[in-house]
Amino acid sequence: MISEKTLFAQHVEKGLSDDKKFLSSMYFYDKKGEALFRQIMKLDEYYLTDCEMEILQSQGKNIAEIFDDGELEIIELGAGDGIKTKELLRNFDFNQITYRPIDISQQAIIDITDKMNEWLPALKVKGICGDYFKMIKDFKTDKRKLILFLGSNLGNMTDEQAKGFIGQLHHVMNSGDSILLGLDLIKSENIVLPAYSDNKGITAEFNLNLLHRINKELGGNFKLKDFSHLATYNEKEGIAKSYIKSSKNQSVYIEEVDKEFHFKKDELIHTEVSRKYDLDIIRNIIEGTSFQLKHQFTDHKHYFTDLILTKSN
Ligand code: AVJ
Repeated sequence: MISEKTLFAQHVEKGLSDDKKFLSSMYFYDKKGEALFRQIMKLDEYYLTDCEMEILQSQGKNIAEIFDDGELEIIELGAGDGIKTKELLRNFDFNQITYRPIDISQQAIIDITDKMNEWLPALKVKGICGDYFKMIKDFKTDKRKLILFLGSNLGNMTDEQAKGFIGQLHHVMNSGDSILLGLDLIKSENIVLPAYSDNKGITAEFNLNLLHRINKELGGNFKLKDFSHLATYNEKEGIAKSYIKSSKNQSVYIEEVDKEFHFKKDELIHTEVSRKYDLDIIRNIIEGTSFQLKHQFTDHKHYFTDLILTKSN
């Protein structure tokens, strides 16, 4: 087994050796990154969380009614802080459902279980620690499933990756099972861009935390003050991208990789895509599966959507 540290080092070496440097947003989420993301969700500029919260608060009852004919396993991919999920779950019949949050972080599972027990004492909660697909397979039962993938988390994937991911989900689901998929919708730059370049600089800190992690975990010597955060958004294609920009010509040595990397002034490291969606893009992603778009819920500003995709056969 290759250790997590080695995988991280290999990824960093590959990404920083490329002509067009890149690092994966997957590595944002250490303890500090998770705390920063929780702060991002509370920012005025970061409309995504509030919009999805509105949908689940105002239409959670309608969503629950769609599934009210018998037992249901509600599996959530990525446990999160549970606040939005609670708004949805409180509408279900607790005699019929089991809530199964899945997360790679053991602590995230413990936290969400404690919170749900406190908020909704009658709800059965069975958290699972580990990789999404392995876990779904492991409890592949005949029980009816609803898989929650909220917060536009799919948006960190390219459309190709999203197709692969949705295809894999399709593979471990039975006909009649559904996904509740939360997606950010394509809208104008003056709304999207501030969400990824907030005034307080929290998103900048979140992005630059990647360099901090490389320093801490791989023995790098990035000087964070010599790099800055850059967010872009192309309204036509509906993709926001985040970069780290080198403020000057400089070199950085990373012990664990035993290599020096050179950065030109204004050179970019691509760190994240945040895809925004419309129905054509979604249809393209589910093409080749038997998922059918059965229901669509949106907030009153039409910024965000929660879709129900149901597997037919
Ligand atoms: C958690 C992937 C939905 O892309 O909007 C927030 C992460 N990045 N600010 C997003 C994020 C910068 C977020 N997702």
